Amino acid sequence: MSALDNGVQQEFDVVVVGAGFAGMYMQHRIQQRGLSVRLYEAGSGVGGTWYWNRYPGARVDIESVEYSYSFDEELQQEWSWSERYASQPELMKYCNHVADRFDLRKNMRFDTKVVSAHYDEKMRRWTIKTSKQDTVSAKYCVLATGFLSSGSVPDFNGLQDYQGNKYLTSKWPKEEVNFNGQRVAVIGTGSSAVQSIPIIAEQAKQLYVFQRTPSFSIPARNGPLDRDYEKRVKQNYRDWRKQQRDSRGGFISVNFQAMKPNPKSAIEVSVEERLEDYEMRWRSGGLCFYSSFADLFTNQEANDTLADFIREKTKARVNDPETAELLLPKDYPIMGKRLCADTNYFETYNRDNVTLVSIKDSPIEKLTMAGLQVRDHEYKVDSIIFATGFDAVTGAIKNIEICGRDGKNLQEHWEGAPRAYLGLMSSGFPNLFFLDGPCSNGALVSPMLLSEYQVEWVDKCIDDIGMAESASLEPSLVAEDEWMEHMNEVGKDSLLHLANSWYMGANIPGKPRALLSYLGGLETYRQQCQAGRENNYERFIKSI
Ligand code: NA7
Repeated sequence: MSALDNGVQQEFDVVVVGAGFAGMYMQHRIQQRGLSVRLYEAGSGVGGTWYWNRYPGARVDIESVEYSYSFDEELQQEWSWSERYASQPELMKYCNHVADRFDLRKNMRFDTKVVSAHYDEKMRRWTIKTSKQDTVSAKYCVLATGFLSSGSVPDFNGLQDYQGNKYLTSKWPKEEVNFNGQRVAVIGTGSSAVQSIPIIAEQAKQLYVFQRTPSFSIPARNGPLDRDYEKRVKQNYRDWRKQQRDSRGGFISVNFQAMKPNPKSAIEVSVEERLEDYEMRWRSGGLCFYSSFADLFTNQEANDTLADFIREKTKARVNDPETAELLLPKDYPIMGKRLCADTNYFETYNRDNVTLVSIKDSPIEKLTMAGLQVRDHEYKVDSIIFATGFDAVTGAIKNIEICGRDGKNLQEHWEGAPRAYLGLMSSGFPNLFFLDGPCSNGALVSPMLLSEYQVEWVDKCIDDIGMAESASLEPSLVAEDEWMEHMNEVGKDSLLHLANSWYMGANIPGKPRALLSYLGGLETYRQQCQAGRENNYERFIKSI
């Protein structure tokens, strides 16, 4: 039923935007409270970013036993992952299972984008309009729009001239795409490209990879999930999750020593000790280097030791020395851009049908009717795959016209850089919450644990503030200013500043360069959120 089916404007206690992991859990908590809730989702089903990113090889790069909900003991006991890192289809099965198990679909509306949200100060409610011309009103609005959900295609010259097939990894078609016998171009070498290139190379007659900046990538060492490991995890799941929440990044693998954070400095230990740590993590695979030596993120000399180690390992994976050299990242610190976890990525360049085209010094000049022009060469291709990333963290929020108190526009409030107290609420926008949003640590800790924590925080706010006509909550401008100061202070020595990554908004032309996430670690962030509402929400402007 649409909101206007009866010709009557519908009213809800809460409207949630986005049916990814965060939005689904938010809706579940609201349903449990017996409040009325409506969730809008642009896709035709649940899953959020996983719904759209169905490109070949798409899979999560965090272990699935960790990248799954922890809020319900029965759910985590009954679900069984087939691989160490779940593939996109398996993640979709899981999301659908959760939607059914907690009876979420009844309050969801698919294929519907929220286009605007305006706060009515007199009524103290949000008026929300959708792409289906529905207008609904809600006491609270929760944006669970995801930090990697607004796909980006650069404005290449001639983009419309190209007559072949175009695919965007972040909006992959539902129908199976087969590149058998085709000449294919992939633009980009970030995580999505790194995952899809080995599979596309097996199908294509010829694959050209257009690389502007090489990525650091570690073999994921994916495989069937070890059943003994699963048993051990499940025996201690509750305990283990608690340890995760109390940790810096939210990762505490029980199986892999490699996930244990190393508190030492990479340059103060002996060369032998350092190499032993790196080799152990290399053997384990995946993103465990994030928990290697403590100063890797802040000390260039320390960071260089790991970058050199990974570059040497990478060289050994590529037969042709010239190609290997082009594939080695040299211009930014390792982990300055998000690490990739791959299966046969670099080895794929050893195939006869794969050509690496470095566009570092001469960008793609234009798209032609038949392909791409770089320098004086036209690469004629049947399909172009844009693996060109996301307008990350803020993109999906900014796509909605949001006006708060006194008609204050969120885009204007965020001009220069996004501002949000605890990454959860912005001053001047009462009863509006962001999940996994800017100024929280969404991009740098386990997103599942962070969003679960944030959902519970928001749920408690809604319970505390209530549904009275007068009820409203927003952070004071002072609290927001102080949070931004704290966030910038905590992040000022980070090597993230030295890379042109989506962490810094630097991958989108014209986007202001700013650190978009809080680097304080999950345990610190949780303490800050706890403290944030102490003394009866003294850091907020509150009315009940
Ligand atoms: P990423 O990691 O942002 O990668 C995008 C890639 O596209 C990257 O290699 C970019 O090169 C490249 N790109 C972007 N614009 C251009 C232009 N104009 N010309 C050539 N190449 C371009 O996005 P992904 O989807 O791969 O991964 C995003 C996250 O998803 C990832 O971090 C994981 O968390 C999961 P650049 O580096 O900007 O030179």
